[in-house]
Amino acid sequence: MNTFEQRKKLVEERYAAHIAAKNTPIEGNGIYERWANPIITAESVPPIWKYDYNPATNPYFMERIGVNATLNSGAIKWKGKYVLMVRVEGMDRKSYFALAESDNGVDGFRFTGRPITMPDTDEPGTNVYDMRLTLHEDGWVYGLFCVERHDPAHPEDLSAAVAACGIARTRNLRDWERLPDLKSRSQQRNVVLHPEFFDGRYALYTRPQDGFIDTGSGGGIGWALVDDMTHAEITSERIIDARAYHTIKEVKNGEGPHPIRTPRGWLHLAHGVRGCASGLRYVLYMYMTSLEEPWRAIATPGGYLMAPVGEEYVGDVMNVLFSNGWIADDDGRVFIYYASSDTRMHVATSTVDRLVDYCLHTPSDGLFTGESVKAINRLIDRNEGYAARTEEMNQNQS
Ligand code: BGC
Ligand code: BMA
Repeated sequence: MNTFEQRKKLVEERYAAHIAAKNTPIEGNGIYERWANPIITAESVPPIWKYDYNPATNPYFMERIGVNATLNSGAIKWKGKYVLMVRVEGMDRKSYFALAESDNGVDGFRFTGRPITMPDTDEPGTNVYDMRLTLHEDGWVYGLFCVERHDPAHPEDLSAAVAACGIARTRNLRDWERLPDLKSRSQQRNVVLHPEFFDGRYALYTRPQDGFIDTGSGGGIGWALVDDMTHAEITSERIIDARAYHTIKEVKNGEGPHPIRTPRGWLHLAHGVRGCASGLRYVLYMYMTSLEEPWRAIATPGGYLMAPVGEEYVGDVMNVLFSNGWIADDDGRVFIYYASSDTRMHVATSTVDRLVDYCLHTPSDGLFTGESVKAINRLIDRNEGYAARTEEMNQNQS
């Protein structure tokens, strides 16, 4: 066999083995189970997207268009499949969207078709990323994502950028109608469309920020109503989940995927960021809002739900967990899709009941170390009281 044939065989076998690998859950803290293997990596991208298959033009069967990472994916259950809108990042640092699907949500994820051709607005985006998918009650599937462009106000600074919210909609996940970018006074990243109308209007979770990186005076996750998604404009925004000093979301936070409706309230997944000597640390956390007044928080479990462990720490942007996709199945199971260190995709599973229990019964962050100790003492008091009562009962019975 010549080099071309040998290498092609090797590459295809490696790809097939990667896709066929089975995943297994790892028992954890009772709140969720992480699954052992990443579900999508750069290795999951089909060789036909990377290699020139013509021996005349590629005698060494070398990679022509490499993939750097597969990360921050939107998620939706679609025609019985678990579908992710993956942010695929090439070696040229550009990201684009591509669909990957699995029958069971935990392994066997395969990219389908080709990368998504996302129509541009009049002003092309230099980069697009982090799509949130929402099947809205108006019947469309919306994709809201970040569009990044160089900041025209600072031609001398090659890192000066502007982040805006791009909006597109589809009926089939593959063909997208691009709508005008969200109009907003501030820069916006992490904008998410709520799945239901509120007072006959569309509702957005927003994340106002002063600059491209700095949220500055942007106080946290906002709630804004807009009349028309084909000309979406934020006229007023109220902060529903604020940042605070010495918490996991001191520097910034942002809504993850759209919240899940439960009988007890809307269940939210978000990311929180703090600064430390090694840079920014991104963790995932949860909160709940009222069904009647979705801007009112009714549960704010303190601290993080998930932070990087093991290999999750390592990657392009270290110490980052980020999620913009989850799927709540009809049977109550929840698949949390998250990326680690801007490099690969993982899944953790739980149920709506367990996540609601977690939100309603985890003490809030008391904002002072003394409050943290009090919360532990209250727990021990209850446990000791329970132990004493059980012992008394046992004695009375014997
Ligand atoms: C990157 C994003 C990142 C953002 C802010 C962008 O250029 O592509 O992944 O979130 O900068 O750091
Ligand atoms: C950004 C996010 C993500 C990314 C994270 C860490 O602000 O929007 O795209 O995962 O930073 O780099």
